[in-house]
Amino acid sequence: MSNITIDRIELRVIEIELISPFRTSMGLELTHPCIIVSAFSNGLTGWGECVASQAVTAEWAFYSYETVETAWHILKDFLAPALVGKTLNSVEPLVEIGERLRGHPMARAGLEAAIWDLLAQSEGLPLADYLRAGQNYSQPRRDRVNVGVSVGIQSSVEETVSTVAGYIEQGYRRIKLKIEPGWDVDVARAVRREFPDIPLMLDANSAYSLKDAERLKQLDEFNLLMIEQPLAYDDIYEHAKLQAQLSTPICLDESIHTLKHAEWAYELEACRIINIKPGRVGGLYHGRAIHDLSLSRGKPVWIGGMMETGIGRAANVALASLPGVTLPGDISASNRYYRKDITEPPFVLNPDSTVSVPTAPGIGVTIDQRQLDEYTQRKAVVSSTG
Ligand code: OSB
Ligand code: MG
Repeated sequence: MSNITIDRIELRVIEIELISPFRTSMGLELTHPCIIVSAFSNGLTGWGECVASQAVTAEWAFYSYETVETAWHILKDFLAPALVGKTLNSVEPLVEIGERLRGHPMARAGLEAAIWDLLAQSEGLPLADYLRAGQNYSQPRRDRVNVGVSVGIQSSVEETVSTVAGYIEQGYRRIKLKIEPGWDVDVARAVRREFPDIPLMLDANSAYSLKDAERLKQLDEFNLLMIEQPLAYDDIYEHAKLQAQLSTPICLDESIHTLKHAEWAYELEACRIINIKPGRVGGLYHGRAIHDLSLSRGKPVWIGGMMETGIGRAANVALASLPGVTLPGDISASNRYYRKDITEPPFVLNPDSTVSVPTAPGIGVTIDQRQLDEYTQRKAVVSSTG
């Protein structure tokens, strides 16, 4: 394992307009704001994306407590200064630094991703291979990962059916519909009637309470792959009570921040599936650990998405190549999100509803520096020379 010394870390706030507005039970997103982290070491540059959110319209709620501003503070004032000048041959020292924060998983994940990219490049390995190194998985690595598309709340049921039809036309097999109270049974019934055989799932983003159990039970008749995060963002216990009443598998997203949470959720039977997002769990290291636990327990997992640019998407694709990721991810092609992304080449959908795993070292995509500069709103540099 080669050593890398971190000379300098650059942070940028960027914002990219989405091709289509994305409405969920939390509100409406018109753009994807994020922090792009670049870490420099001896001529190499590693790239990571921090997916903390930001209110962009008056009507909002947050997916998590982290915002671009909190993550900027944590990265610029704590994590980056703690790392510059350090020499490492794995992400573990950074994981330990991150633990001291007691939270702020998205900020940690953004910096950790840049270091994973650097380390994989210095080993000459694609990130997908570097993530497997020393893990003793018996299955060979996937070179394509199964993906689906996450469909926001539309203005009518008919519009939803035609939006879904458009995505199926493009080759997406698994469809996820965002739901909220009043936008659930009817839309699920209509889409299921039109597409009787597609893998179909719903995501409530914590919009329900246990009192809605009777309503949620009505969804059992639609042969759903799963229902994602019906109850509170910080709950595990009540999801167990709900799962006992539903035949549809519950998948937890917002509630799972640590390996312990995953253990507790499985032990309580609060869910049968976990959506792993590197940002939510504090990075690829912990994401892989939740994957490993799930693999050993025979629990299926999949990789979620936060509308990432090509930088975050490439890392998600690498994570999705691990053997326990047996369900399609929210990792759609670049053209589902942006007119012009900041990486090349774009991720494209293969005819079998997969995305190919990059084969170049590190995250395996190149940065379009001009495009990145165009989207940049703010920049900071943390270097060892001060
Ligand atoms: O709950 O999975 C979610 C996007 C932003 C915040 C939360 C979620 C999502 C998605 C989009 O569902 C997934 C994607 O990136 O395609
Ligand atoms: Mg979700």
